Amino acid sequence: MKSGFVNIFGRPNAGKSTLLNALIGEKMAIVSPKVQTTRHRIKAFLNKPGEYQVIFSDTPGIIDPKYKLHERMMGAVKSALEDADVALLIVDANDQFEECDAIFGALRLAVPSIVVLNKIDGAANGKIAEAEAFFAGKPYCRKLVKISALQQVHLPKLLDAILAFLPEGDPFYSEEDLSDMPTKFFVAEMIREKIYQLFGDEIPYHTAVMINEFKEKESLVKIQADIIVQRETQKAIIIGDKGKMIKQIGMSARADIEQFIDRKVFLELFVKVRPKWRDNEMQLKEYGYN
Ligand SMILES: Nc1nc2c(ncn2[C@@H]2O[C@H](COP(=O)(O)OP(=O)(O)OP(=O)(O)O)[C@@H](O)[C@H]2O)c(=O)[nH]1
Ligand SMILES: [Mg+2]
Repeated sequence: MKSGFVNIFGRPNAGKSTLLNALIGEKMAIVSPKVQTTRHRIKAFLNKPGEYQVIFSDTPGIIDPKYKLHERMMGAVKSALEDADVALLIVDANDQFEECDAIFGALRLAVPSIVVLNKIDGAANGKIAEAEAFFAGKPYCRKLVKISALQQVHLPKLLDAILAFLPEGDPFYSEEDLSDMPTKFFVAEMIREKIYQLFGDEIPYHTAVMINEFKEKESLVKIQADIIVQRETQKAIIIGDKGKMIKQIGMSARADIEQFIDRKVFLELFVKVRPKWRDNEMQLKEYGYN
């Protein structure tokens, strides 16, 4: 059977996480219209017993690091570069192709790479043909596949292209599992996603989420999480007038978490101020950015 690591790279907002979710058919990675949504390498497995196990990894969008948090994010990209059997290089059809090319070239990939032209549903006139001509001659481009991750167009074609490059081997992970990440990780991510969806500007970039308690009781699961921000003013915004905003975060996160773990959830959220946590080694570690 075919088995191996297929790692997803690209600029922020290219649709990497949307693609991972569409390929797996489950919401594994959080998604938002804002850049730098993903901060970890997120592994998810696609199993067809006896035929293949594809271990996909979503990674943070590639950027120049400004904080230690960004360095950790780019560390996640580097780890995914090291064990890839196949690389998917995601390009937003409306992005600047030169900038994508500069990044893909700098990755110095030694494994077969598929350029995945995403968001073809919203591509400006001529952009698709332009992308095909532009990437065709690039040394890293073994194949170009055009898709819409959002509308799930041409995904079987992409999977066929991936399988053609994937080595033969035994599965690395149990065929029952979807991921090697703990439930607590996904829970923290679902809370973080609501912050990306509810708040404009800079707030999401100053925020981390930490799960302090995850207790399975008879009738429900009790979860207590801290939302970490850098300043008191941000704490006030997250809480909102009479607690309106934090209530909204809690309600929509709880609905997602209940669906994910298939249990009733009691979710308690606190907001804590930790100045400059994004540059603090100990705090980064505490919040799961190793
Ligand atoms: N129109 C359209 N939008 C898409 C498509 N795929 C993703 N998007 C949108 O693009 C935005 C970014 O998607 P993400 O999946 O979070 O992008 P990402 O590459 O993981 O971004 P980072 O984690 O920030 O690097 C979201 O608003 C998605 O809904 C697509 O095929 N078509
Ligand atoms: Mg992402």
